Amino acid sequence: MSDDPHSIVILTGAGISAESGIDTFRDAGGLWERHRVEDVATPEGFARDPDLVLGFYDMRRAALANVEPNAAHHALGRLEREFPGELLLVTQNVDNLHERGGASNVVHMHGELGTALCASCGKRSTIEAPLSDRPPCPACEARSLRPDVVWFGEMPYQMERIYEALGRADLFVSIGTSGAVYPAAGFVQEAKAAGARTLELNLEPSEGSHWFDESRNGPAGTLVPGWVEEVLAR
Ligand code: BJW
Repeated sequence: MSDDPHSIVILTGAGISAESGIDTFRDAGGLWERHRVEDVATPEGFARDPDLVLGFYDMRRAALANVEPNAAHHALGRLEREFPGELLLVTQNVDNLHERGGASNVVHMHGELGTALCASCGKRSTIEAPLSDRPPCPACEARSLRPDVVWFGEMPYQMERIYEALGRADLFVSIGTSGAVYPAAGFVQEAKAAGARTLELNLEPSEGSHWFDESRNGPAGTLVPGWVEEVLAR
């Protein structure tokens, strides 16, 4: 691995939260086996059947109350506190387990379960009641709140900041993601082109495994604390 990284970008996906009991999307038994992606994760699906989509996200938000961050989230929280260089933690996850595991500076490129986006005024707000109950927007009072998540065909958040960090990184680490969804799946190539070493920590080789300089396979709850120890011991 990179001898002495100064600037690290970490990308996480659903696999990092799997050991906390949150379903992934594409694994056997994952969310996309039980819900049609076109129905619940596209703007067109939301326009067709808003109740179905609001209910899907209300259910996932409620489930967050019953799970805890695992050893991988805690290890990344520790890395953020103790790594002396530059670190950007980017997650595709809409859960809040990185923050609950001690990380305070997390880019949620696919949004967050805990916030709503008002389709009328564009303001974001903390969700206080199930969105299926159609609560009013705290800013404009319109009953047009939608989940603040990025669906297929929509632009992920903070892309400029992410690409800038990838361009400066000397180490890129991808954790628990299938590499099936762009633009996140292309970050490894972006980082490589900028000269970074690339490491994958995933249960099994992902779709983009061949892009990585090194791939370690196993559960994130074991692999991530081990890797963080290595980085902090340098
Ligand atoms: C473990 C583990 C353990 C399990 N330990 N590991 C054709 C070609 C290229 C691109 C496109 C194309 N056609 C359309 C596109 C674009 C499209 C896209 O990528 N489609 C693909 C299907 C091909 N992308 C978009 O539309 C995006 N927007 C966009 O591109 O805008 C234009 C743009 C242009 C230029 C620059 C920038 C932008 C938007 C994508 C939005 C994705 N939204 C979702 C839903 C969000 C809200 C929600 O959570 O409901 O995001 S879909 C879903 O997939 C969710 C996830 O964040 C995302 C990625 O999933 P993830 O995290 O990788 O989970 P899994 O389940 O796939 O994988 C889990 C992995 O963990 C597995 O590998 C397991 O092995 C592993 N694992 N247990 C370690 N214990």
